[in-house]
Amino acid sequence: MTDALREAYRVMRTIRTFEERVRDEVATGEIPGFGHLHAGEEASAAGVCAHLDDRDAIASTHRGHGHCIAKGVDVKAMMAEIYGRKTGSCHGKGGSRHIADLSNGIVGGGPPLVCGTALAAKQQHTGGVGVAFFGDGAGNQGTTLEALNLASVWDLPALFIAENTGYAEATASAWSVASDNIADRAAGFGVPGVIVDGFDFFAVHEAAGEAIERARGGGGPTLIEVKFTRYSGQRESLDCLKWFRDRVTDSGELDPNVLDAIDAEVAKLIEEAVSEAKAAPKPTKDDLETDVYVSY
Ligand SMILES: Cc1ncc(C[n+]2csc(CCOP(=O)(O)OP(=O)(O)O)c2C)c(N)n1
Repeated sequence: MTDALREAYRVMRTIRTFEERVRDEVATGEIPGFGHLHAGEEASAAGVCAHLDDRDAIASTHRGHGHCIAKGVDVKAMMAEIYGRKTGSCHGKGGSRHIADLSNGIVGGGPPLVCGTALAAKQQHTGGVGVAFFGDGAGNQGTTLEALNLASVWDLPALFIAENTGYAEATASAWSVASDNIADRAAGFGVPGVIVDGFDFFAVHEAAGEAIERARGGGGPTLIEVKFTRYSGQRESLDCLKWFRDRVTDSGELDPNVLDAIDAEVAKLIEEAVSEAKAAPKPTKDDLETDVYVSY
C-alpha cells in the first residue's frame, strides 16, 4: 500500500512539475504551438490510470500531458515531442496536442476511439478496458453521446471520464451545459453515472476501481464525472497534491521526507528532459513523408 501511495504521489508530482515547466518554456517562445495544461487535474489522471495496465488503452484530449504521464508514456520523449524533436514520442510531428498514439486534439474525438479499443478487447477476450478522458465542453459533442450509446448497446468494457472544470476553456458550463451534472446524462443511456471530487485522489481511485472491475468482468461501461476547478496560484487550498500530502502524512502512512525526496527526483528528471530535448535534432525535410501512413 505504501508503494502504491508513493507511486500515486510521484505520478501527480511529475505531471505538475512537467506542466509548470512546459508553461515556462512556452513563454520563452522556444516551443512551437500550444501547450494546454492539465495541472490541477492530476488526481483524475493518476486515480484512474493507477488501475490500468498494458491491456488497456486511453484516449486523451488536447490537454493530454497528464493522462499520458499517468499511463506511463516516457517523460523525456514527451518533452522532446513538445519541442518538436526527432527523439519525441511522435518523432516531433505531433507536438503537445498529439503527444501519444491515441491522444487527439479534436474535442469529443476520444470517446468513439475508445469504443473501438474496447470492442477489440471484448472480441479478443484480453480483459482490457478503454478509457476516454474528456472535458465538460466535449460532453456536449454528438460524438461523446453517440459513443456512450454505442458502448451501452454493445456492453463494452469502457470508461468515460468527464473532467468537469466548470469551463470549456473560457466558456462557463453554467452557460453552455444543459444539465447540472454530466453524470446525470448516463441514465439516458442505461449506464451508471458517478460523481467524484476531483481534488481527492482517493475518491477518484475508488470510483475508477469499481468501474474498471465491472468493465473487466463484462459489466459494461460507466460514466464518471470528476468535478474540480483547474489549479492556479490563487486556489492552492484546492490543490490535489497538497490534499494528498496532508492526508498521507497526517495519517502516518508516508513520511514527509519520502515525499520531499520524490519532489527532488522529479525536479531532476524534468530538468534533464528539457536539456535533452533542447539538444536533440529536429526532423528534417527527409522526414516529411514518413509516418504519414501506418504499415500493417
Ligand atoms: C471538434 C472541435 N471543436 C472545437 C475545437 C476548439 N476547442 C479547443 S479546446 C475547446 C474547449 C473544450 O472544452 P472542454 O472539453 O471542457 O475541455 P477544456 O479545454 O476545458 O479542458 C474547443 C471548443 C476543437 N479542438 N475541436
